[in-house]
Amino acid sequence: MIVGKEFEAYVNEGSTGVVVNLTVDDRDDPATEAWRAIYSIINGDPTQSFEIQTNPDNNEGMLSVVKPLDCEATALHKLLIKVENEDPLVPDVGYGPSSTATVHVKVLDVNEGPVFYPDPLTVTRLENIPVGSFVALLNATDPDISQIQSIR
Ligand SMILES: [Ca+2]
Ligand SMILES: [Ca+2]
Repeated sequence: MIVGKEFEAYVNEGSTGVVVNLTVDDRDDPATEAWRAIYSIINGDPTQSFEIQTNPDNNEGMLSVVKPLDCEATALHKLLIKVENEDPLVPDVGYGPSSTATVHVKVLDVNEGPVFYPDPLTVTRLENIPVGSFVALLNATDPDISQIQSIR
């Protein structure tokens, strides 16, 4: 089992998909070979941004991002995963021993485009105004706080 095991995963902000596979290492215990691991997230995901499913081929837990993450909001997620062994041979019990693992998901910063306000900008120009006249003030907010960049 994966008692107390720690995993690390990296995911780009704004994207979804499988970020890490959790291995149940029970090869030295042949009695558990018929068991199917059941994974669940028991802590660290208040916004339900993650999902974990069992890979039926190898009993691995596939942790995936189902809601895009925002690096500027939360750069690191610490998820507590519970693993149970579903034992088909003992229907009255249903589940074998459970254990937990911690997954540290680091959200990687992606250079996002600046957000203009107001958007769209409506500019009313008078006819025949001199070249070089002040036309409009663009108010741009860059969501990337840790990157130096210019607005194109
Ligand atoms: Ca962001
Ligand atoms: Ca960013």
